[in-house]
Amino acid sequence: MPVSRQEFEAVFPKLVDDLKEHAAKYKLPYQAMQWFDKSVNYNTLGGKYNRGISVIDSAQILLDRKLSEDEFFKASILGWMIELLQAFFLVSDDIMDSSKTRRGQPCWYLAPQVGMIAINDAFMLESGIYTLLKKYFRQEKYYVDLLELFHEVTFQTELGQLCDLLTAPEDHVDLDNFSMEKYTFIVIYKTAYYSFYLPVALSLYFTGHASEKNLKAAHDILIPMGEYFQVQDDYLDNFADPSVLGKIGTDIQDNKCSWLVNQALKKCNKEQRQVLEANYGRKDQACEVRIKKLFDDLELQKDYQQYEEKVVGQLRERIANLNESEGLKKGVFEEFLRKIYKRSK
Ligand code: GPP
Ligand code: MG
Ligand code: MG
Ligand code: MG
Repeated sequence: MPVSRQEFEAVFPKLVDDLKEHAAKYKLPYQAMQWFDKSVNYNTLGGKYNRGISVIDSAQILLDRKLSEDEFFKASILGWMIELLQAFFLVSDDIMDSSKTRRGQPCWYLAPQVGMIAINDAFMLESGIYTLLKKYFRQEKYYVDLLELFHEVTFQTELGQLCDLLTAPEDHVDLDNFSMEKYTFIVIYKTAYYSFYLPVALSLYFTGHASEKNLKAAHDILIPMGEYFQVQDDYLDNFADPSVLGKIGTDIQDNKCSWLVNQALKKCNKEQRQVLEANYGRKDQACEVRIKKLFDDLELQKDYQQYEEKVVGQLRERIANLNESEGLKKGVFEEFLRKIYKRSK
């Protein structure tokens, strides 16, 4: 049985106490402690927890049994460490993308009194990962592996974010700058590693199944799965209801090399190309409306549905062909795919 959001959430208050206890060793003043508490709760809670919960679900599948209470707690900590990494990324990403809302509330940097203190809060969310890793996993033989894994995946995500930002300059629009090759690089690095590879890799270390062969086999399924997940994110940025999605899309105004604009460039005629040239990437609501109309006219929803069926078919085939001889299980990937297939938020 997959773990519920509530079961996972119940572990979090203890971890917030651990983080505060660590800060208290340095006699952090009361006001700052209250601030840290508020930032950690505001930025880490309220999401879907797909990444965090997948560590526990995967462990259960890999061990082929229900976890003991202690195992559940330890796997949950690993899950919350990914959610802290995600919180660190999202607080930062929302500043860089000039976003307005996240998980149905104002982005942290827009919350009252916060502003650019959010940058330091993001760093502190990242530090929280290593506080918990040391407190709970220092004695494990795979401690250094986890340490290196978190550092490497963070770096990979930053590479993707750099390319995402460089292909989306604020001051000039050049549609020739976009391509599906660039797109693929951006989404694999900015999303797939930390959102898909990391949860399963952590679970493989935790359950004692992290052979080179298993890590590679997991990688080769999870990176394409993460690519599909970011195509969904780009699709939903324009086509989802913000009240369901919990965030207001920014990709058109931000001049992003998104999946939708790449599809539009493939399909458009001369006049439509001119509409794109004149309106994409402008910080102007009327321009955004014209682009949204163009995406409707080009019937990109249909292309998306076709893409989704095709890529999910390919993923299912890869999963079916997985070699389970070293203890990796098809169920790990089937469960992850089930969580995201046809998602609306
Ligand atoms: C998703 O991009 C990617 C990230 C949130 C990674 C950010 C990486 C950093 C190093 C800060 P997105 O902007 O499409 O996400 P969303 O739609 O949720 O804003
Ligand atoms: Mg963003
Ligand atoms: Mg972004
Ligand atoms: Mg997005």
